[in-house]
Amino acid sequence: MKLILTTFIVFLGLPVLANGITDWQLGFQEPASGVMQNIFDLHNFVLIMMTAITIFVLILLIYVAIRFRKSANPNPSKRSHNALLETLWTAIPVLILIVMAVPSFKLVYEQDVIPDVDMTIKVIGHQWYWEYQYPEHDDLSFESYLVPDEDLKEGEPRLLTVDNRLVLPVNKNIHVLVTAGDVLHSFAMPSLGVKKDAVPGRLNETWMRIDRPGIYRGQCSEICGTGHGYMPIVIEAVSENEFYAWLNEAKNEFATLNNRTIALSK
Ligand SMILES: [Cu+2]
Repeated sequence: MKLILTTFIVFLGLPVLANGITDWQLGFQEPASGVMQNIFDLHNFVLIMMTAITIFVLILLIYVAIRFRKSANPNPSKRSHNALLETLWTAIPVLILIVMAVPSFKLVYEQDVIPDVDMTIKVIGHQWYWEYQYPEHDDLSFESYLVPDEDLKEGEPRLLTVDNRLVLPVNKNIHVLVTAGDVLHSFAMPSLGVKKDAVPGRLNETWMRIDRPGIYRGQCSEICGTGHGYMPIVIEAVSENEFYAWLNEAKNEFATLNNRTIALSK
């Protein structure tokens, strides 16, 4: 019993949550959305259950191996059935599975059903960069590329820094449309509990609600070619006012950029 308690305490103490990413990180990043918080809680719940079950089975095995070894028990019992025991070892695991399945299905539903949304963005995966569109904001659209090692500034993490971040407001239900321009990619953001395949010719959808301002980092999570590891996703979550201020700036900035590209290509 003492062993079980100690193990529980060690496991509960383990997830030292980091806001964002840290060197030698174990466990999850600190959840920044309600969905991710629920994923995190379910994970911990299942982890405790499976730890308890594993320890229980281990103790039984050790007991059986010692108590019924050949030298201590030379004439084994010929008994082969025990109705009560067999009912219990069928019924108890079923109950355990039900206890785990109920919160799990609730969570799948929460992730899958898109609530009333405040805004929509469209994410397009390309070999090997992301394109972001804001269809409700003058069709603002821009591309987001990895910043190579030699151009990184102090404190910017390697392979997880981009030139143009996906800027989004906090505390808004954001509808995310995900697709790809060439091959399969996957839009994944661990601290927001979002992962959606980007499939060419198909429009997938998901949603997120970011709880607090910050920089959140993710990566393409569907192997998509040699540049798969070089197309990170960086979300910058800001207040609503900051978001609109950024929108105004971005519209000018990317409009000039797009016009220049068009002019150059003529
Ligand atoms: Cu990709």
